[in-house]
Amino acid sequence: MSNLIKVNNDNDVAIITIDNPPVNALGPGVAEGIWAAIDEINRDPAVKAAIVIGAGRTFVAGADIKEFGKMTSGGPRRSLLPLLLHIEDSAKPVVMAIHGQAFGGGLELAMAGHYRVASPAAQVGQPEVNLGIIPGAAGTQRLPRLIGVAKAVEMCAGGKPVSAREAAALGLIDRLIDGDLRAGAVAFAREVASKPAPRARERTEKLGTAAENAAILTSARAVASKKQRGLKAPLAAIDAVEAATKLPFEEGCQVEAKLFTECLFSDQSKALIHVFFGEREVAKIPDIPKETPVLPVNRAAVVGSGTMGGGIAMVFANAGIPVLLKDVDEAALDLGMSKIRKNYANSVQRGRFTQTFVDERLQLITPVLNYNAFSEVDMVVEAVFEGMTLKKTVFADLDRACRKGAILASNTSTLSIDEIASATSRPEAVIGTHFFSPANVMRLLEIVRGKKSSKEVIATCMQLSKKLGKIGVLVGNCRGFVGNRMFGPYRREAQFLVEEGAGVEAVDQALVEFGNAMGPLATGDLAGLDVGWRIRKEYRHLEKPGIRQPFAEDRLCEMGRYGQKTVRGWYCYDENRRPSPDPELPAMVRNWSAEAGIPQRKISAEEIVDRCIYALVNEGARILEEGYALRAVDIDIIYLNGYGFPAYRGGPMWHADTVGLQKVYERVCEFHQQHGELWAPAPLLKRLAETGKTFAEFDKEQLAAA
Ligand code: T1G
Repeated sequence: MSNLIKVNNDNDVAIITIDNPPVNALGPGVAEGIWAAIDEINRDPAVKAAIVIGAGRTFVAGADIKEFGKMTSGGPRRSLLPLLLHIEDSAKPVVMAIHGQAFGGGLELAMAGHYRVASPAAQVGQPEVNLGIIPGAAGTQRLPRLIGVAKAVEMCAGGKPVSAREAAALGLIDRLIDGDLRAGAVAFAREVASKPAPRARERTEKLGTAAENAAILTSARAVASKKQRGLKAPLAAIDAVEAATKLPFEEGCQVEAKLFTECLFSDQSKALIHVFFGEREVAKIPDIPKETPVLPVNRAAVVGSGTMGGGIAMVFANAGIPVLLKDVDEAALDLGMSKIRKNYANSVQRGRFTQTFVDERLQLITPVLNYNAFSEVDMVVEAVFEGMTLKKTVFADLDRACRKGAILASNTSTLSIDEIASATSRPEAVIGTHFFSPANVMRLLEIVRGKKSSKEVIATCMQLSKKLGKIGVLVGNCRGFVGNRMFGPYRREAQFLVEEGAGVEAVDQALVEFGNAMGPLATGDLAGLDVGWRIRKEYRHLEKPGIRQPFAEDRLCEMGRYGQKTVRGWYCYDENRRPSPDPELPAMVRNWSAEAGIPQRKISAEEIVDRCIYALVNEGARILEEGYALRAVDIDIIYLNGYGFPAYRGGPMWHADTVGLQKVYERVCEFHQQHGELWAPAPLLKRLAETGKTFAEFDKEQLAAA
């Protein structure tokens, strides 16, 4: 028997323990071990029933995702189906004892058991669609038989887990066990030992009628097409559950297996699996070992109660960390606090938080007008207006007010962390924590490493980001860091395309159809066109002479058109901030382009996408070779969680790999020919394209060299 599976008896009940850390994934040796264990308990006359339980922090988090890459590159296809039938056909009842998570293959394993018991804090789910696949071990066939079609479709197509309590209410869990799960499961197994062992695959009473299911499936498809726009797997999952309502179990499993394989070999799934491991990889910093000591962050403070400051204060409060919120006067503070209350009220209205939760959180936010209490905090995030002079003044104040060892962080989105740190006597304690608007919603946190930021401060912020419900990505201190530095060329090309004759709607529509949550021009209107305009004006002196600069957005700002906040920008906005095309704009742009001597022409959606996306990739390649991003995957995770890039494309760098760097490089060279210096190919892109390599391989080489 593989050493991943242990069997020992508690008198007449056998305990089969799965022990494959860290999450008991059903990797090589696990299925074989369980199979042998089932045979062993059925051979043992002393055994009347068995339980299956997971060692460590969870039951089973699913199939081993690491194995998928082998399957899609010619390796053997491993199926769990035979094992699950073997368990279900066991002569002695098998009780599945769930704690932590029973996800994907883990829930499918549990449903092959005759009974399921769980700790109340456990979760069960079929999250496969988040990996661009569908359940592949009869989950789409057994789940509707156990809980009905509607909920099964929701769980398989939506991918969201349900709590053990809800699962018990649905009839998926037979008993919730407080306290010692193992003992409770053994007692339960003893109770059912003499009863017939129910098999989920034989159940049909919850499969509903054709008419009922038709309505359920139609609405599920509508929801999936809207909420998971562009993703293929949710629709495939619905097709598989539909098969369960129409076909016998075995045939339904064949339909599921076919759909599963199609999804597994798709680019979308490869991209989403890249994202799954990428979100975990970005937490690993090569020169900061796991055991680097982290500093306590039990009390925080935020300077500036504007939109960003208020959102950041909510982030700390939502994580249960008391936070001071400072501003210069009562009026500013009252405005800041009223925005926070309004945001929380919206969250209650949308059912995201309960009123009790919100009341407790508001208790944790203390508005202040001075630095008196700052000596007690462990970390400060400065979120004042984006000007170097003001930020340096604030950091000099913090240097005086905060205790030794406190972390001094800036939420700057473009300014140099090293220069800000130079205003203090403790640059090792200074770091950038660049939140994205709205800070209490967006998952991304760019953590900006200054020349002197200490390893403890970096390790602390990386770990804290998880506690704050964020994905922390460490980046270097260059202008605009990683996200905004790449966003510049992306939005530059969007403006150039409008100036050359592409309509505003056409540019945005092309990128939305590519999968972006929002087009580049509408995004500008949302963030406020004046933000970029002020920064461009501050850096005008750095612009290279003779290099084309976009002018359309500056012209809009000169007219006071900053976007949503001024009702007009690239679009016109109604009182609910719904956009509509501005009939006057095309003529205005034509005039501006004529003045600038820029001819207008028809531009395809393909050119629009290539120029915007490859501008991202080319700048990303520069950032990588300059070392301001640790890995290409870090750039991908930044763009998925901060800029609405479609996850099913894996991020800009992974997307380029999928297209093929040779093809991307050739296209960039074309644009270099047509549009000059701004499109000079990044040396790394050139090198990888010419050597037939990918950014993913570049990451591996970097890791091996570290
Ligand atoms: N396979 C391989 N490795 C896995 C894994 C899995 N299923 N789940 C987690 N890991 C690794 C992860 O990479 C990390 O590694 C470590 O475990 C800790 O994870 C047949 C086909 C369970 C909620 O989609 O959602 O079953 O970085 O940091 O925050 O139909 O992991 O330390 O080297 O995430 O406590 C379906 C995926 C698979 C669940 C725990 N299952 N996992 O979260 O820890 S497809 C899933 C999770 C399938 C069947 C189909 C989470 C978690 P490292 P972690 P965590």
